[in-house]
Amino acid sequence: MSVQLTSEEAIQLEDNYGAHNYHPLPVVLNKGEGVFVWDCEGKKYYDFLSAYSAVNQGHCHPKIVKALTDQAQVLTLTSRAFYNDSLGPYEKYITEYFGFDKVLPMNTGAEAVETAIKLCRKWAYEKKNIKENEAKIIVCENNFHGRTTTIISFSNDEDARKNFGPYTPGFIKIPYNDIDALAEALKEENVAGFMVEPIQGEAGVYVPNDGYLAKTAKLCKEAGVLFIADEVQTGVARTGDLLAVHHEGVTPDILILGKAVSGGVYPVSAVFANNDIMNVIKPGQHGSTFGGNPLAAKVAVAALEVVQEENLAENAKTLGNLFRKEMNRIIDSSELVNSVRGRGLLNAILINDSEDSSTAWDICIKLRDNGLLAKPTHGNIIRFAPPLVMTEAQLMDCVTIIEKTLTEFKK
Ligand code: IF1
Repeated sequence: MSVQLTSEEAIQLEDNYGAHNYHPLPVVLNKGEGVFVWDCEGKKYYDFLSAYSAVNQGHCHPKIVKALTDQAQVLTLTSRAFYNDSLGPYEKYITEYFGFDKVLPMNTGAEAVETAIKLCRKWAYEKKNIKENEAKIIVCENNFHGRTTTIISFSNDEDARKNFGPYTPGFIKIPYNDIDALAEALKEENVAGFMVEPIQGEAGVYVPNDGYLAKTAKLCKEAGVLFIADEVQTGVARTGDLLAVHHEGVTPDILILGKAVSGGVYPVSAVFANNDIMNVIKPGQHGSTFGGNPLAAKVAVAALEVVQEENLAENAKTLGNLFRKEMNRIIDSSELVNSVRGRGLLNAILINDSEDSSTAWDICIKLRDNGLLAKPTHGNIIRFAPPLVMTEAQLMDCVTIIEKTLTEFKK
């Protein structure tokens, strides 16, 4: 029987023995179920972060956990040196689910983004005759696509990139939500792709103007450049559609998924493309030890079945509209909050204080005391992203907690 730690003991152990690469909110969780999590002292909270949109299906969803535990007693990992009987059925299921010819299975979001970059470059050299080692991929300012050395090479967040050089070349940065800037960048030589978050999550839930995704996808098509959608955070029903790009009827040339593909039960990510793109990858040219393992395959099928069976996209759309309506009602009489923005159940409020103030953090501490867990993204922006299995009654309960916290908050 493992010793039950107090929260303080758990924090101390992490501080002593773990790298200090995070500054977590001071709360120590030891149980999760649906929209709820509990701390070591038994206090219950609404989870309004969902592990950065990985737990869309709710914590420890019984169907997904059963898929994990059943498979874990049969076969967990073969590597891709051999076939296994779970990967093929998973690949058929998930490519039909998202509408692509093929999938390249990986584990984390960053790995999938790296895979998409390599796939795009290889396609450019072999199908578009771009001069080798000259391929350029257009990305947006204030992007977040992961934390590998190549990915932070095109970040403009100093915390994410400073002192991690030398940086990987081959990326052009343009302002987000600016169609003319893309049109201009597409005139440059050797452009292979345009990679974009349909809604910029970490930057602070920036929702682009309606039409931005459709117009940029069209510009890429006309320029013979691949449109790459990073839906690691916005995908799998989070924004009220199965994919955020579906809000504008866009089908990307390359789709990147992670996080909620597994419902937060196991690291699963995936890169999708049709044969004319995906078939540039030949045996031995890319892979990973755990990519497409039997556990991942079974867990992901269960997690995606839950999304359909429980109508999570519809629920996210309906509850998201209700949430923003309620937030706007609160904002109308609040000096503390400037605005709310988002789509589906990916939302954020802007706090009426400077970026470098601790106000957003302090509000999150009070929210914690009142039984709701959320965390600021940058500076004065608090992201609100509960599991998509939330009921209307639970959402209204959370609105009450948020309203109470904001009303009582003293800077
Ligand atoms: C952290 C937030 C950050 C992502 C998009 C790829 C990845 C992510 C659009 C990489 C990961 C996570 C990473 C985590 C915090 C969280 C995050 F936006 F979701 F809040 F950092 F920006 N593309 N996002 O959002 O996926 O390798 O993490 O599986 O690193 O602190 P990953």
